[in-house]
Amino acid sequence: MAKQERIQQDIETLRRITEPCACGTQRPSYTPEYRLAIEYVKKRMKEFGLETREDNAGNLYGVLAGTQKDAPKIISGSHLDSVKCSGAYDGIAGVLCALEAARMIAESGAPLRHPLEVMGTIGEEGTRFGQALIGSQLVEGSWGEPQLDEFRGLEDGLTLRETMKAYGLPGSTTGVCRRDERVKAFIELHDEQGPILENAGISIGVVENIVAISWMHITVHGLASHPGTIPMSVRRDACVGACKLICAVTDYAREHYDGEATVTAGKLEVFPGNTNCIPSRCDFTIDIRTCNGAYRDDLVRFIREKKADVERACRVTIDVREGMRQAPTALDAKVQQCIEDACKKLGYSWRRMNSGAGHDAMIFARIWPTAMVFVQSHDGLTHHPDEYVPPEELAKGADVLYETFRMLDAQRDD
Ligand code: HGY
Ligand code: MN
Ligand code: MN
Repeated sequence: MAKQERIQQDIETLRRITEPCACGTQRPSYTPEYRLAIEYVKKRMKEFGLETREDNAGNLYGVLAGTQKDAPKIISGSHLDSVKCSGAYDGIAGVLCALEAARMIAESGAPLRHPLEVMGTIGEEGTRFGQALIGSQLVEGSWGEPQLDEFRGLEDGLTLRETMKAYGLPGSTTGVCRRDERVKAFIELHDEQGPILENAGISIGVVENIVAISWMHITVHGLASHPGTIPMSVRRDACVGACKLICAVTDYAREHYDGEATVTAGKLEVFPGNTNCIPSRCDFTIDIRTCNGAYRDDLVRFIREKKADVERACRVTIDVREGMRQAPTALDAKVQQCIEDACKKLGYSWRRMNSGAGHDAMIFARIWPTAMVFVQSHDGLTHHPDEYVPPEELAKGADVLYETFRMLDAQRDD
């Protein structure tokens, strides 16, 4: 079977492994559906001669032994969990293209010196716990035992530890952290999740920086009352307060940082949620992204200061909490150069670019030389059932990974 067909067959198989949802694929971490996906990827890894293991966090590894036992590892992969009503490529493409490159090496008869590990991380999206990049931060070591008791499922309220145990894991982080290991490079292939490559007719993105991200969790407290008896001038409407703050920060971002930063109110819940009741409470989130840390800090500042105006105008009180906070990440220049050289050797078009999406690579960059390869996203669609990467572009991504692994393997180790 040709490369394109093989990758596509896996994409379509994994697309269908989903929990019941309105549309698309929905595979939160530690669910029975997630377990099915892991077992499928594990099966494919074994077929290609990789030795598989899962760590206590639920991250999946497929290892292709190298000829030099003490050589540092080359690791490549992405995440296997998804957002709600997702497409079939976000994260998955990176695991499958790394697996295809590993297969190419295994079948070449010319093994690498360095061990090659294909990695499928768990918990990259914040879908289940409202905290993102869980599997990678447990490997990188900034998270550990405390987070297993601190994080609770948004829907079931179970702690991460209880959820891990119910999934069949020991419920501890023993052996997960790899920050002290010698790793030659970590490379993540991902669909661009934007329109730049396709619009330019370019196949490969060599990623230079990944955005800073802040997730603001905001609660507006008002007073539930009857909608027909309380005059507009004296009511304390929590939903109106939320809308005023959301519009203020989005207008500010558009006016001051258009093209440089983004702010998005992705979740909003109104309580008690009756048509005939003035809302007493409104919970919402603001996702802030920019490659400039100072712009991020200014937008967080704006929200914290603007809330006072809204409190006065709407006679409400507003709590603002910064949940996830990730710094902007510069990726490894030498590994980027390898990727660029691989594109030139293959004759594939490429360009340097930044990533507006967050990725596990932003975590691994803290401990390992890390870089990213982007492949085209049709119409820039992602976090959407119609997400699509042309099979020939995915196959090019696997080729670039293969050539990059070869180039890294030929380098002297530090
Ligand atoms: O949120 C992100 O940027 C990624 O999809 N986890
Ligand atoms: Mn995503
Ligand atoms: Mn992703």
